[in-house]
Amino acid sequence: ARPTTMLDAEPSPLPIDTATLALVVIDMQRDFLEPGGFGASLGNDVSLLAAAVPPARALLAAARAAGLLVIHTREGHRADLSDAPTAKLTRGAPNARIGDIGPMGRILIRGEPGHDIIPDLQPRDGEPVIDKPGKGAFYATELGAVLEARGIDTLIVCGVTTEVCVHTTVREANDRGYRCVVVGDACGSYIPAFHEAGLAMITAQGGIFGWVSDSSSVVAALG
Ligand code: C5J
Repeated sequence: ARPTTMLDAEPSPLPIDTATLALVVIDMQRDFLEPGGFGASLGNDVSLLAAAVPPARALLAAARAAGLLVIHTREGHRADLSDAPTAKLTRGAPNARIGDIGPMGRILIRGEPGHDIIPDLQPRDGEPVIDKPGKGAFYATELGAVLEARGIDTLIVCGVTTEVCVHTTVREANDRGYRCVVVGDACGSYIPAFHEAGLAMITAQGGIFGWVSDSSSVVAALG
């Protein structure tokens, strides 16, 4: 048997093995965290996401030091919008739509400055970056193949937003058989009540689709 460490989590501690563990950092992009991007175009106060950055940085450092597979995701679309469903493009009444030009380039378009990951959490060479057109990181991406090739069975998940892309990804992963640990303080939402509810939904009913932990516990377990 390989050595395992116990990770403090809710609703119960769980054994982890760094060889089969990956850190997945969801959508920590300028378009969500900085003014003038997609999040702001929907009327959100993007400063609410800033608190998640230092814990996510700590997680990244610990995961890299422990030799974990580190995966980054980015939500966004092809320049011609051919991978963006009309239902997504026309939804709501934003002050700027996906593909419109904003202060960080075209909103939510791959290759534009706003689509990039924030400077504090930039991927390192060799870390897979998964570009996803949807909210979940498995839909229409190579994430499943990347995890399978490395024999990963457990995901440590952080990023934004808790109740949208983090949740959708965790639900997708859970149905594919992965154990998911959401790191609460390294996630964020424009709607704090949804952040709290999003975490509570995961641990309810004995952990119906995952576990919730915090960055200090993960760093301690990886140390
Ligand atoms: C949203 C995301 N909230 N990354 N995307 O539209 O959570």
